[in-house]
Amino acid sequence: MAEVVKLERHDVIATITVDYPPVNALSAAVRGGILRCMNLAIADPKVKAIVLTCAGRTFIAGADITEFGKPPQSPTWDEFMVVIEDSPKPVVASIHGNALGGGLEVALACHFRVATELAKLGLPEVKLGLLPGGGGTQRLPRAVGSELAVKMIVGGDPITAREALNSGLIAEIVETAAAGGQAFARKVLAERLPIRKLRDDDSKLAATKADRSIFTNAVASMTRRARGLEAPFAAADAVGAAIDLPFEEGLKKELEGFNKLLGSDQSKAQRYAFFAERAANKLAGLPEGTKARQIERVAVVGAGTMGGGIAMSFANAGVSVTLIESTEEQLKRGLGTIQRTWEASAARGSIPADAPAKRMALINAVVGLSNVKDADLVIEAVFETMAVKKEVFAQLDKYAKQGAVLASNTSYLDIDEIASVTDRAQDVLGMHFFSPANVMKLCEIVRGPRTAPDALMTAVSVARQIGKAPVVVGLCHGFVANRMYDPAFKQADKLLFEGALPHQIDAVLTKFGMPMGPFVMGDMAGLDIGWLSRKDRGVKSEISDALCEAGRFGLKAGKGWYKYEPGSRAPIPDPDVERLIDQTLIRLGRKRRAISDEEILERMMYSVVNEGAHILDEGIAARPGDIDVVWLYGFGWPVYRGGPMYWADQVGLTHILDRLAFYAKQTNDPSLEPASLLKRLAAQGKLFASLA
Ligand code: 3H9
Repeated sequence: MAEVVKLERHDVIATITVDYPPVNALSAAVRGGILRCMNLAIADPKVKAIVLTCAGRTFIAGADITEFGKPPQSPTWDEFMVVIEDSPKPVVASIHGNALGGGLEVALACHFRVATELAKLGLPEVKLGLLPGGGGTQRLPRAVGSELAVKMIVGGDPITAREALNSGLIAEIVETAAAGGQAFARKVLAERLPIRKLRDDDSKLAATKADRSIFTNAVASMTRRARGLEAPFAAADAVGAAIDLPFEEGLKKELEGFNKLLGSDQSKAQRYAFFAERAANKLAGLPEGTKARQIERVAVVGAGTMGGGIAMSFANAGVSVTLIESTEEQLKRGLGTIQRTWEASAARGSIPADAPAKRMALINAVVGLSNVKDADLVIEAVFETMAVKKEVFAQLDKYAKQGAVLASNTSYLDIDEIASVTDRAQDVLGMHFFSPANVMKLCEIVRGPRTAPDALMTAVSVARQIGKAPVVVGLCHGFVANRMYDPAFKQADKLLFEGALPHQIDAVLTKFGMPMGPFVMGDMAGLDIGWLSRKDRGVKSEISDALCEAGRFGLKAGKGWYKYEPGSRAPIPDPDVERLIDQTLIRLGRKRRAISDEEILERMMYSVVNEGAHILDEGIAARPGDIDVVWLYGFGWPVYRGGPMYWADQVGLTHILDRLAFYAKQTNDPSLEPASLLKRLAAQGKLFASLA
């Protein structure tokens, strides 16, 4: 096996370079290699200072997650960290790319840190349901103080090299990692800078020791959105130990917390989700050698809510985009919305104050479809009817250059029928973004029967480039996301007719961990559109219809399934709605029955799983993990439950099968009949995971 860590000496400076692609994860081999090189450098009398750096695209991006759950291999983290920190010769970590998790922890054991301008430094373990287990919760607060440490450890987001410099986490910004690190090491020697061991230096904790509210306030603010998650709270406790206990005792507390989380169901689910997201980027069954097309220019057609949000996603990622509308007025309206959205984010402090202007400058807004002529990728986001889509694609076929990928943002329509109006069906596919497109990470890449493999790969690669989570899906009504949500909505509606109340159903889903239930969601979207469309189609949904006839159109009307105080978005259960439901059911001759929370959860979520099984069986999704990614990023499925297919495996497929069969009979609802894949897997004692 090639050496993953090498040691070089240039006069008095020894450089240890980790070379373990793709991300220099701290596997046992890397730990062993660093330890060996450290010992050699310490023993070499010619060496006066040591630089630890990495080859390839990044510094160490963390512990090797694939080793978790397996028997521990030597050297242990302790052995190896101690050798670095106790080195009698100064050790400089020189960082480029990402120093994450165990990577930053190693850097914290070094005596000095420098980083390149674009480097990111962070302890993202909570995102894997863990806490930093390599001393990060004890050394980071000693490096930057408790407030920023809580922000980084409990929140899990990395900071930039500039922020790291301002907070004292790094000593300098350097141009290139290896040379910059070596130059800094020479400076340490020339200026005789004292070796700084963070474990022995409590100076940055003095303020918090005097006033613990600095810590508790930071924890309160960072855990506000951590509903249902275990790791952020355990991570906060570990940082608390850094303030309250001597270093060695704090370290013990940290390790206890880390080991507890490592074995937890939540962390297992979160680690599963991490790999599922990455697996979804890998397209199975494409001809060998398929390469993504070169994309330099992107155009978005339509500056409405979706088109504007998609254009913002490109600009957010620093990619310029042409935004096309059919009239000046629509363009102006669309641009106004975009600008206001960014300004509101800047006012909240979630983006820098100069970001709105910089990002607006990346949007080239024009009128007329002929402006697609230079684009390598065109994303259409116009009104969702087949006729309008076909009209636009016929025009795109006329104006777009040969080889351009033509994507539709349709959420339901047949992409192949849309392609049929062009002479280049091989270039046509779906890129289905979720609303608000500038925020939501999911992008369903819809493959038509004639879509070329390289066009597909291009869409996946572009989506990744702008920070989305792309998932390739096959062609069917509603693709994966909307097709799967539909049965849950239908069960919610049926449950109303049987006696459940909107706030009871919503509460069951939020308790499960979903961001909101279907009725709050309906109020936010507005109930009148569905009502008008039902009227057009001559379809009835008596309870929703009665609600709209009473002028209860949702949040915008101040009342819908809930009531709202003026200016507030907080839903309040309304006795009037219960009365209205009662009256409607009496009118229909139906009796209300008491419905348990368990029945609500099972009927809604097991029908989601059941539809997922149909989707897998039909080959609409390639892997159960792809479906899980759709739910994690399209609907905010709680990450600590992995995704519906992963969750189903944990609950047990036989149990789900039995319950579905029971409810199908009890409620006389054929849509609850178990899918044949579910039956097959349960009969064989297998899991969805066996299909991955
Ligand atoms: C930790 O450190 C615990 C410690 O506190 C102490 C314990 C005692 N391990 O994301 P990409 C693979 S917990 C193993 O597509 P990018 C990934 O699966 C860890 N493998 O690239 C993929 O494989 P493949 C804390 C890893 O450029 C490939 O690398 N650290 C690891 O878009 C490329 O990944 C983190 O949580 C890993 N740690 O993004 C950081 N990381 O090609 C996790 C990646 O076979 N990593 N892989 O699909 C990331 O956030 C991103 O990968 C990173 C690069 C930003 C680094």
